[in-house]
Amino acid sequence: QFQPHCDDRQVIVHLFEWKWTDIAAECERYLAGAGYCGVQVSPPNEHVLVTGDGGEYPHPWWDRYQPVSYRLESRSGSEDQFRDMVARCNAVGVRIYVDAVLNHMAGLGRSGQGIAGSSFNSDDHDFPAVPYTVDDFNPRSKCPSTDGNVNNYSDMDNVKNCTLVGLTDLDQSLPHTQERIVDYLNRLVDMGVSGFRFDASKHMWPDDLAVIIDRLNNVGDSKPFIFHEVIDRNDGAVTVQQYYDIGRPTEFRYPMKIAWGIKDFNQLSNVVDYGWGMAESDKAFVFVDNHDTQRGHAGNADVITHQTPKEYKQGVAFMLAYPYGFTRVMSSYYFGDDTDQGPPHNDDWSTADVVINDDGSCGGGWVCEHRWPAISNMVTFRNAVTGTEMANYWNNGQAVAFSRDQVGFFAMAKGSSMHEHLQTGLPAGSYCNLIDDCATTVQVNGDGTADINIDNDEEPILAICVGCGQ
Ligand code: LM2
Ligand code: CA
Repeated sequence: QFQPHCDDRQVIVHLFEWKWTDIAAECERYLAGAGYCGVQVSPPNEHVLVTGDGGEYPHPWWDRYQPVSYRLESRSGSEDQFRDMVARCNAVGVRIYVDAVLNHMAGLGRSGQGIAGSSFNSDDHDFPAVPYTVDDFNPRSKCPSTDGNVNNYSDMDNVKNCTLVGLTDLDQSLPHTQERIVDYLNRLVDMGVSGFRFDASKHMWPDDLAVIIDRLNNVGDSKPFIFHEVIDRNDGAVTVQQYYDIGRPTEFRYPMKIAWGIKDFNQLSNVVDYGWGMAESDKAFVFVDNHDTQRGHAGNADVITHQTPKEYKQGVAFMLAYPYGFTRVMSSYYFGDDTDQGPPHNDDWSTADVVINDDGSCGGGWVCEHRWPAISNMVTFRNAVTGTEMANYWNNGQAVAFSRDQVGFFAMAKGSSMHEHLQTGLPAGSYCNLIDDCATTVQVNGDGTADINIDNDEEPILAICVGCGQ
């Protein structure tokens, strides 16, 4: 559960709501060459279809977080398309990590048919296509909250045994429930999936998850990679440390601190604060934003997103340069004022194709942050400096710089320019800046020092490394 199975590459991309056919193509035409380790894909199993008849937003993205069955048919495509994607991505060395929604099934009050046609009735706790019956769910007696919903984060039983925003809450301690979950996940592993994001792990007991993970088939000679959605902002009974034995917990304080640091560079000197309970580097799973935080669906948090491109590039570049955690890059679609809005779609609400423009950027409503040069070139940097320590850290509040042993050097200005004579830690020679595709170069002297010059309004970032880009 700790090994990503991608030959030591260091960065995953979340292709949020992409179709399987588009992901397969993206593995082949782009991700493999750019050095990405793998893709987090949206939940592949059957989900509800919120049509909007009940006054809700039609076909919201969060349909995908209300499972109806473990049949592999979803807004992203069919089982055949899923299998084809996994095979084609694996063939070029890019791994697939599935977003596994295991805490719950569909929300109370919902019934009818899922996207694959399976019938269900949430109020009866009946999901015959799995099958789950009322016996697979947490009984009301195990939930201490008065209305049955999760509403007291200082009470572990409340967080884990009650319904999260009214979603029917599975009991993962029961053998039959475990059996269904293990069967679903092992089917995916046997198709070539390399790991999982466990959705809402905060709302499940780590001991139950340990039993499930223990029964998963190996990928190669170890368990699938597992990262756990645990939102810990020092605000309740659940902490990231409670998940250390069963995978990597997400570290939600890091994106907050990166956002603060990009606003005020002085704060970049304190992005990792163990005194604040943050996860150890070899345990933390980190990111600058995710599909929830970028639209205000994970509590109030300071966050930077693609909507402010300069700051976002700075934040992601810093994360990819800095030696902390295992990193994920977000890849989004544009959305308007309504935070429920689903992905770009055709007239029949099927998801629209991702459009690739001649210059390598995306169109058709897709943002493709993972293709922005300032971000993708930092993937090259992070892979190159794997296993090195940070040294020569320098920060004057207007610019920041540091080296990674004798392998890499990173610098970034707050405004648009920086002119400093700094120790790079690198062997003497001429290096080209990965960020501007080698338009500027740096001459490192025999003593490791160099004149660091940045003049760039939109991307005031410099990254050089031994053997990178010539
Ligand atoms: C997660 N991580 O732990 C996901 O990252 C997050 O996106 C999920 O919430 C959440 N856990 C449950 O899987 C999203 C979304 C919610 C949405 C749920 C279920 O943020 O707004 O809730 O998915 O689709 C929706 C409605 C809500 C309603 C609920 C149940 O927004 O008003 O509650 O469905 O019908 C009555
Ligand atoms: Ca639960």
